[in-house]
Amino acid sequence: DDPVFLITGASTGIGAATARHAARAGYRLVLAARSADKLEALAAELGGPERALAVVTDVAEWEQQQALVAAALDAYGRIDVAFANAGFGGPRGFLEGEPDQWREMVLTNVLGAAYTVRATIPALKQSRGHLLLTGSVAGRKAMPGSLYSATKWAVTAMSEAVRQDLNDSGVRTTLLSPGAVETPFWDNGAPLPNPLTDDDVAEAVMFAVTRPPHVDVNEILLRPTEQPV
Ligand code: NJP
Repeated sequence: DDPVFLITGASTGIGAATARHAARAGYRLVLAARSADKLEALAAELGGPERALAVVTDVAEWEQQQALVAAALDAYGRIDVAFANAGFGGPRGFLEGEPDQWREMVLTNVLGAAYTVRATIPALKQSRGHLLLTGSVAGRKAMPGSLYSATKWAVTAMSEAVRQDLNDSGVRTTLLSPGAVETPFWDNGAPLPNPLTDDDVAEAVMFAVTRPPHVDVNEILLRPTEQPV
């Protein structure tokens, strides 16, 4: 049985690019996001139900994350890699945007990632698998961006907390901390000149998951060369 790679935020950007790279590396895919049409198109592109399963999921809902993992195990019987990647940014100052959007951001970026961790850990322990979380350079340095930077600091802390929890279980943990990446994330703003591509980030993910079992790549921080902070 080929190994199984579960990705949240798989409908576009970093998640979709990682799905394509993982499929080429021989993984079966479990794709989660809210956009059914995009997920189903990607699942079909990656080989249909034998190779890729689309599971419409709002990561902010615990029951939906439990259902996602149940669907993955039902279809493929195992999870070898779980990538908690779903997230979004927002207006770039504390006096911009609406506090309601902050609520959605915390629910998605922080609680959504925590739910993915919690839901997938039992299966990852069984497979001695690999957990990855998408943080940000903004989760390493405080940056303008309303509450976004704070949500990513939370993901940074979560990844190390989980790493210590899983230390004796054989599960590896990687925090991916990208700088500016050209994806739909920037629909309401402009990335820097010469940003990273989603393929650049997907290649970093695949580097981490293809190390030998005794090598645990705990963090990858990658910026576009010209990113100042
Ligand atoms: O952006 P985008 P990225 N439940 O918008 C999904 C971080 N990051 O690939 O639900 C489930 O293409 C959404 O799907 P949908 C960033 O914070 C980025 O750049 O269908 N899924 C889509 O698949 C994020 O954590 C940059 O709308 C939900 C995906 O999330 C990660 O990279 C820099 C959801 C977002 O894909 C991927 O973002 C950086 C929900 N409630 C960190 N809400 C950058 N691009 O520059 C959203 O440091 N999604």
